[in-house]
Amino acid sequence: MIKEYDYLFKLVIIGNSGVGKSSLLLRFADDQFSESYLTTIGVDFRFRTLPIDGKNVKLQIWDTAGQERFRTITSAYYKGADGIVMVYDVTQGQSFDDIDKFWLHEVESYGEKNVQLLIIGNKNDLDEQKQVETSKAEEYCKSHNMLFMESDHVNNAFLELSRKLMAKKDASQPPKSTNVTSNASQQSQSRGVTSSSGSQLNKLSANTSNQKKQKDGGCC
Ligand SMILES: Nc1nc2c(ncn2[C@@H]2O[C@H](COP(=O)(O)OP(=O)(O)O)[C@@H](O)[C@H]2O)c(=O)[nH]1
Ligand SMILES: [Mg+2]
Repeated sequence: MIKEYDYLFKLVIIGNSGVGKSSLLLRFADDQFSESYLTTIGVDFRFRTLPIDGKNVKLQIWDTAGQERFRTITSAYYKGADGIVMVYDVTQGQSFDDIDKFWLHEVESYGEKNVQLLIIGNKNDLDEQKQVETSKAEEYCKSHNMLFMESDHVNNAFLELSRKLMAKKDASQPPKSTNVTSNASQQSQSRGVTSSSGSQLNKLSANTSNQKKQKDGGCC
């Protein structure tokens, strides 16, 4: 059997409209998505496989089709996510403030227990217009047990996040040496992660229960 990946993680990207979430994903991901399917349910997802410590880590990264503009992202979007990437624009202080005022509450309401959080400060190339100081964001993330990176280190950000998720996965369920691919796909299905055909997306989008869940804050 061809060993495609050792770990599969679902990540979702959230943050204010216009902060550059879709651009960031486009820059980072490996491949194209199936347009017709995704526009139907309002989710774009892309993949990136990273070799980490001799293992292949496949990231399935979900992006909205603009629902954040109206703050109408459903709980189904967050379901089964191993990690949540919150993006702000370093030139828009409001987009950083809204992480605390709005997005974190969304995560607390809909995110899985134990979900790992990463904050990315995007548009870091616009140095002269910078409104959110790196040290301020760093301090905030540290006090909330979140990973933090600015967008000029986006690969590192996803690498760090992946390492955290690998460690959590190993701690909860040590990987077996045989039949790794089917193992990973079974695990992903039990968490509600889609296969590349997206066969579970409809199930997820149908699930809009707003059950409050207690998040334990992830870890840093
Ligand atoms: N200067 C700069 N502009 C960016 C960057 N990322 C995105 N943008 C611009 O920001 C705007 C919004 O980007 P988009 O990806 O649609 O944001 P979204 O609404 O969060 O998905 C677009 O005009 C992008 O070209 C970046 O890293 N630097
Ligand atoms: Mg977008």
